[in-house]
Formats: sequence, structure tokens, C-alpha cells
Amino acid sequence: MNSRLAQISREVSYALRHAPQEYGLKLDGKGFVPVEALLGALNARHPARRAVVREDLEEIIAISDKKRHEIVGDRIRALYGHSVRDKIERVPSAPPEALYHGTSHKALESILDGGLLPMGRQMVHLSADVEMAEQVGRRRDGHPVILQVDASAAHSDGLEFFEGNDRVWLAANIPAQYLSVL
Ligand code: HQG
Repeated sequence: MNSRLAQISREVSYALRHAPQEYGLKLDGKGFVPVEALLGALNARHPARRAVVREDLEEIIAISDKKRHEIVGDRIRALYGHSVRDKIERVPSAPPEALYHGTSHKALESILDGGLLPMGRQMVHLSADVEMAEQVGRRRDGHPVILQVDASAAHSDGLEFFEGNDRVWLAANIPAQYLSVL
């Protein structure tokens, strides 16, 4: 992805996950805003940048290594990562047997003590495969710790899981009893 699209992608994530009000946007219950409103806000903030158009957003979604956003009709939303105060409405679904979470050695003791907590976001983020967990963990530690989540046991015990995209799963928290270090 070229640097213009990468920069736009980061800004779209920021606006739709964390700071819609900074952009004069209001997320609906599922996190959507009108595409036209987002484009207007992005372009108003960067008058010197070539105007972002809907096709740019479609290209970002098509070529990104991770599916972070989706466009449905004339609306767009972030699929995960939110920190906005109002909880995004999601429908729970049955998780795969195992999920993974990549994190830093520094955080490990606290996680094994108190479980995985959402920290600054609405939800704990889990990866569908080890490779993705490693990629997530490397943001914080060159040799991240990979935790395996016994998602089927947690789910049978009543914990709810939500699909962010095909490789990212979400949960309100994961008690330590379901975690093991790989
Ligand atoms: C840690 C990116 C201490 C947790 C990524 C993580 C992901 C604890 C950090 C998505 C803890 C939170 C989310 C506890 C959890 N004590 N530390 N009890 N419980 N933590 O960024 O999962 O590229 O909010 O291990 O790739 O790292 O932006 O979560 O290290 O998919 O699309 O607290 O964001 O996606 O950090 O990343 P984050 P995350 P994008």
C-alpha cells in the first residue's frame, strides 16, 4: 500500500475507533458513519492533500493486510479496536476451539494474575492464529509472549465472543484460568 493510503487508513481507524467527535462524526449503534461525512471530515482537515474519495477507502479495504474497516452501502465502520465510550453493539458467536493473544513479557505476570482485560479499548482482542498473534505482540515486544485461549471451554462456561473480522475475535475479558503460555 502506498504511503498516502497507509496514512489515510490510520486516520480512518483513529476517527472511527477513538475520536469520531474530533471529526464531527457520530457513530451509530454498530459503529457506522456515512461515507460522505467521513470523506468530508478527512478532506476538511487536510486541504493540501489530494482529496480522499470513496474509491480510496475501497482500495484500502481491498489491499490491507488486515481487514480493519468495512463499507456497507453508503456507510463505513471500523470492525474492531474501539475505545469510544458508547459500546458498539455486537452479536455473540461461537468461537473456534482455540484463540491466541500476543503480548509483551512485561505484561505477562499481570495477565496471568488478573486475566486479559480490555485496557484502553472496549474489548480484549484475540487472534485466530499464532501468526497474527505474533504480529500483534511484536508491536510491544521483539519476541512476544503468545498466550493460547481455551475459547471452547470459556464459551461453554458462558463467556461471550464476538467476531471482529475473520482473524480477529473480541471478548469483554478472558479470566486467567483459560490462558496458557505457548
Ligand atoms: C495488555 C491492533 C497488563 C495486552 C492489533 C496488550 C490488534 C494487559 C495491551 C488490536 C492485561 C493492550 C488490539 C492485564 C491485557 N495486565 N496488561 N491484565 N490485559 N493487557 O493495543 O491486543 O493494527 O489495546 O496484552 O493488531 O495489543 O490497529 O490491544 O498488550 O488487532 O488494526 O494490554 O489493535 O490492530 O493493548 O491490539 P491494545 P492489542 P490494528
